Amino acid sequence: MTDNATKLAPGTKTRTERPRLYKVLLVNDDFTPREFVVAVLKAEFRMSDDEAFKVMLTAHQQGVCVVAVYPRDVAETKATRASDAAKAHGFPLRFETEPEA
Ligand code: TYC
Repeated sequence: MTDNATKLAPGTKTRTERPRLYKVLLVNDDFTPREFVVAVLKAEFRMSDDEAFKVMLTAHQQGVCVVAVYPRDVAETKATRASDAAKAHGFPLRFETEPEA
């Protein structure tokens, strides 16, 4: 198979594209304690105390903060696990995912 032109439909891309990456976003709310947000960031995203505190504070002040960037399945799994941990403790804390620009 050396001649793509004889095998592929017109317009078929032959370049290998990198899979799109997804951002995990931390969303602010008025109820979840700061310490709990920091604990979830450390547990689920393996952040240091300092990193987790900075990310929490940015979301608190700006409304949202990018936590990390991953392939889609990893981003969705981590966002779901982190949101579920909050729900299990009765907090409305939410993590969302969105494709990178
Ligand atoms: N705003 C919350 C408070 O004042 C703390 C908080 C920070 C909650 C970041 C969510 O993503 C968040 N207790």
